This record gives sequence, structure tokens and C-alpha cells, in this order.
Amino acid sequence: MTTPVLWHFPISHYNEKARWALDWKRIPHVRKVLGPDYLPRAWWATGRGTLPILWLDGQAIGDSTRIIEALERRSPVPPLYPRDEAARRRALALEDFFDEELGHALRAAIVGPALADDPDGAIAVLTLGMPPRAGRMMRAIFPAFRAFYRYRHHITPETVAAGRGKMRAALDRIEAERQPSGYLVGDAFSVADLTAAALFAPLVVPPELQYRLPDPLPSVLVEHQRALADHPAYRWVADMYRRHRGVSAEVSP
Ligand SMILES: N[C@@H](CCC(=O)N[C@@H](CS)C(=O)NCC(=O)O)C(=O)O
Repeated sequence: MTTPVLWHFPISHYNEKARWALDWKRIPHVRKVLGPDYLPRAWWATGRGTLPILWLDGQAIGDSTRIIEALERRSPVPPLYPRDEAARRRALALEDFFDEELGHALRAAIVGPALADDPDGAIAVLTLGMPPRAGRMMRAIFPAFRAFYRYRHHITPETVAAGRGKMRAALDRIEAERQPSGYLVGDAFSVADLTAAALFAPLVVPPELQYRLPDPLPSVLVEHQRALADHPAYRWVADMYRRHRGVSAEVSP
């Protein structure tokens, strides 16, 4: 078996899902940060323009959910899918809920205002882990880049305005789903907990994140943190990171 290779953006929460799954299963893997030229490369590899992409046994897998599914098949232990059929269905439904109802909304709520009010801060965050020329390039073409980003990620005044409410609704959902064990499904950490926590990472910024956000944080992010930090599920995200994020299984190429 060849070493899996993850094409990723360090800042991205969907990419964090894939990194966490690889680390959780202690699968040695190579990580490659793609830069502003990611789009043709991603299209060529998977026929879609998004990261993460995992190269696994000669195949390129796009989409974090499909990556976790493939990893679960290839390395079932330690598991991310509950063994019980009904519990597995619930965990996958929660994964889908956070992917669709939280991930995009959180991006709109944080990146949308940053692109409008703090171009340098937005570029610093979005180019995290990329060579300095990526930031220079984005600054040079900023109006075009901003229009492209808004288009690609459906960032409109409406999606920005709805963002905080959707983040709060997702925190409420975590509280509602939490079992006596503290996990979202059954008695153990699963794909549901991983997804909820990873997708909230750009808001909560837990210390276990493997890529440090630029300092100071964009002011819109600090405002959202102030507004939501008292929610019990906000602390739950930090707790999942503290207890389960573990160490990186990245290896050198
Ligand atoms: N549903 C996808 C979403 C992935 C996604 O939205 N990735 C973003 C980064 S957060 C991306 O690659 N955006 C670039 C683009 O769409 O052009 C997944 O789970 O992998």
C-alpha cells in the first residue's frame, strides 16, 4: 500500500475533518498544501473543484464525507462509525447535518465580513500555510478574487446575515443530541462528534488546532466568539478537541 496523500487547505474546516480522521486512525500520510492554482488541479483529480482530496491507493477521493467512508473501510480500527446499524445511520445523518447546515454558514458568517472589511486579515487567514507569494498574488487581484470567492461559496448579504443564527442552531443541535456519555451517538467518539467539532474549529479556535491562525484574529471572528462562547456546546467543541484530537500522523514525502 502506498502512503496516502492529502491535498488540503490548512484553514479549512472540511479539510480539518479529513486530517482528524487520518490522525484518529493513525494512518501515516503526506500532506500537500495547494495554493491559488488549486482549482484546475482539483477538477483534474476529481471532477469537482474543492479540497480536501485524498489520494488513496491510486484513487483521488474528493469530499470529506467520502474520504472518511473510504478510511473507515480501509482501516476500520479505531472506528469512526458506530457498529450498531441504527446508531451508524444516526451518526451519518448528523455528519450530513453539520456538513450542510453548519459548514457553509460558518464560512459565510466569518469570511464574508472579513472579505468586505478586512482584506489583509482575510487573505492572511485564507492563505495560511501557503508560500508568501500566494498572499501577494491574492492582494494583487483582490477584487477579482473576492468576487470569485463569494460566487464559489454563495456568500451574499443574506447568507452572511443568516450565518450566526445557523451557528447557534448547530450549537443547539449538539446540546439536543448529546447523550449521557457526552457523545452525540452512543457511548463513544464517532464521525458525528468529529464533524461537529471540526466544523466549529474556525470559530472556537481550540489550542489543539495544528495550524495557528494569524494574530490578531479577524475582528468579525472575535465578535462571533463573544456572542457564542457562553453556549455549553461551544465548550463541548473545545472539550472534544482536548480529549480526542490527538497527534498528527503526517509523515515527510
Ligand atoms: N462538501 C465538501 C466541501 C468542501 C469545501 O467546501 N471545500 C472548500 C474549502 S472549505 C474548497 O475547496 N473551496 C474551494 C472552491 O470551492 O473553489 C467536503 O466535505 O469536502
